[in-house]
Amino acid sequence: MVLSAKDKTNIKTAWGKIGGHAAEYGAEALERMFVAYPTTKTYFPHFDVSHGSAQVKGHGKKVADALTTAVGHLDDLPGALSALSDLHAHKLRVDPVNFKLLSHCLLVTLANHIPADFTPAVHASLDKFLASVSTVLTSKYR
Ligand code: HNI
Repeated sequence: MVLSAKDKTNIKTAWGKIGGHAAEYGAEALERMFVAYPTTKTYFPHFDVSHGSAQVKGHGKKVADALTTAVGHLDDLPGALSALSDLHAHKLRVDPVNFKLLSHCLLVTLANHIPADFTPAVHASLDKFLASVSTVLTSKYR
């Protein structure tokens, strides 16, 4: 998956529109994932996944911060996400299909909050971005 120069601009611009809401949107995406795809909850048996849960809010911030880091390193996602890649592959062992589910929920969340900016072209670029991040986070599974 190669991000074009236009993709990179679209991704940075769209992420910029989120402003101070990144943690909140991360939590919303997680809640959508848990509700729409209940099997994803099996990875979080130690979490309270109910609406408004402090754990989901806290985890939403972690995921959003990681994505902010990724947006800042679009030319070196493997380097920027190396530690997270080790964690997901060696310790968490999340089945890669789940990354498509979370990515979808992130897109739905963004479409909901920044509708004017969520053009088809921006949608496509964000989809490529999330697929690239997911590829990195699932690249060390052996
Ligand atoms: Ni993920 C922990 C980022 C996809 C299950 N995950 C993290 C952390 C970050 C993170 C950041 C915290 C690391 C730390 O504490 O050092 N995860 C991301 C990103 C994506 C992603 C950016 C994809 C865009 N993770 C997924 C998916 C699942 C998942 C798809 C499973 C459905 N992640 C976890 C679990 C943890 C986790 C489980 C540990 C949570 C905890 O606190 O116990």
